[in-house]
Amino acid sequence: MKLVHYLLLLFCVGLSFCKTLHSLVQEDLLDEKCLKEKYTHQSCEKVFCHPWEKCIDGSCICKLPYQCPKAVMLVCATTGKTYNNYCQLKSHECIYPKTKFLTNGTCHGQGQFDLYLKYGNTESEGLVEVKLGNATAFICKKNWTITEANVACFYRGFKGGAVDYKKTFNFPGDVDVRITECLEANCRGLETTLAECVLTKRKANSKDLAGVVCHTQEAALLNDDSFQCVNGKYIPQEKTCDGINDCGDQSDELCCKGCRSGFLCKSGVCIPKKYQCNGELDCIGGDDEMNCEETGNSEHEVQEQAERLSANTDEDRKLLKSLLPKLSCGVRNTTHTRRKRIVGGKIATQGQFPWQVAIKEGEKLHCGGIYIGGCWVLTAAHCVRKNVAHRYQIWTGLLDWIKINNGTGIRRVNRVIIHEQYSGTTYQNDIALIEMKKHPTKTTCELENTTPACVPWSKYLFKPGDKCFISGLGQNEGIKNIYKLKWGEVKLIDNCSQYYSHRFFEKEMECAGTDDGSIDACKGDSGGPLVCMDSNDVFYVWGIVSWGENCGKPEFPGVYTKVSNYFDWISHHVGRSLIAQYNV
Ligand code: 4AZ
Repeated sequence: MKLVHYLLLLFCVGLSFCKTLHSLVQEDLLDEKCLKEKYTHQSCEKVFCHPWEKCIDGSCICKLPYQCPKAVMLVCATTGKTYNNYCQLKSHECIYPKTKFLTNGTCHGQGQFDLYLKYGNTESEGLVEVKLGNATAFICKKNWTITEANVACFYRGFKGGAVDYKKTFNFPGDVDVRITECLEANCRGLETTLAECVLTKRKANSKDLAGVVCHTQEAALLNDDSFQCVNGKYIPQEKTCDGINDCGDQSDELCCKGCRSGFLCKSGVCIPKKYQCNGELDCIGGDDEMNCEETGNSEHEVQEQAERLSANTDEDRKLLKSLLPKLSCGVRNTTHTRRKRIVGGKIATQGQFPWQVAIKEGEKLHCGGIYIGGCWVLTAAHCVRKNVAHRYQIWTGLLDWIKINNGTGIRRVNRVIIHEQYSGTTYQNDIALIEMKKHPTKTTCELENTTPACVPWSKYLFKPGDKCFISGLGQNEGIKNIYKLKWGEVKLIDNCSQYYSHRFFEKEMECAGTDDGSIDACKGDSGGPLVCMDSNDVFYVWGIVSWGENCGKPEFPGVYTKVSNYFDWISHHVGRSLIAQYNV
């Protein structure tokens, strides 16, 4: 919060005329444009899917059990069926919601899990009692937060989760109960049963028990200051962007410009502070696991004194996540140090931009391209024509096209796929795929000295101001006889319509450059890469050199095809498994 706002707020305490100001400052944290997209915990442009889900067209959907890792870490479901691991059980639940986690290990007639709300005035509230095996116990108030309360309400079928977790409920006078113990619950928040949370037995009396009010249409508390969750629930404005999933569908944490508490992912998501440096990626850009000090897991060493009754499914989930197949892309292995400065960029060394390819048509070096894996090269639609595929050659590992270097590979072209909505007049959808021919003696297209760049699945991976790189064999303005692969650092530019009014299409295009315009793509660089590096030093092809007014003029930055907008189009043609990084 800006200091001036803070001071005004101090003045404002108790004064109603300041209420508007108060809510203005509050709203400042939310990104209105993003809220229109109605993102939830199922939106893989914002968050990772669970290991038992895959990301299709921006949504996490159920995987089939066989698509889970094969690891054997037996778990038992409420249906009495044993599964090889938690992922397989959860993917089953994802399709048949009646199948729920019961315990770790094989099933052997443990009895059931159930959850009741007791002594409330309605069905949707009360003390939380669970049945575990043959015993029943109440849940403790200690560490009972909205996170756990949401899980209890989901289980009872309230899709909006909980609205209150602090309300107290008393035993009716005619009920004679002596409470000596309760179960402390610790959840992550998106479990579907308290059996999936860590349950620990604690000493207690009847004042120590947790209560909950679940969300119903009638329970909806609405005032002008409320935030409407995607699931329809209303929560106080000040509970948005605090890292805590109050909505139950996470929609209060996914469109944030800052966080009241918790950690702000570059993608605009607030996550709990404790998820930072916990060894698991939570932010899609990996920024929550960056700059972490190497520490022993001191937290885990704190031995639980009390009796833990349930499995730690969160550990299982993390382990399974680490067992999912990973794509190899966007990683370069250079040891170079040479950085010769020349006008508008530096000369690249072998392996520095291993996804860069050159497209030759006849004898002419025609355009650049980006290798994305398999037999596939991404380029600009304006670079290629469909019916002359036989005339193109793809050159890989090329650093100098006058003095051809060692390690250069040449492939012929099988076919060219141009985006169906490409417009040669507006340069909208300036994107094309080139399928290379396989090496005559090989069954794959593997190319030496070539590594694919990763294809971004979300427009939130990078944002204006981020530093990225362009590379190409195109010509320098002025200096004509340079035919070497060059590169330069540029930053992503916001609000590019100010430079190209009516010609810039936000959804499909991206601008990048430097303040003085000194680094820019130019003639011959078209079709080549604009790559950005995430927190784990993985490179993504964020843009394809498309067009621009002149070269190297700060008032006219280079315009690039925004590749993240075409993830589905690309995966439709090349196959999802080639480019889908997570949860294939
Ligand atoms: C071109 O003619 C071209 N400065 C490519 C990029 C830019 C301008 C022209 C951007 O291929």
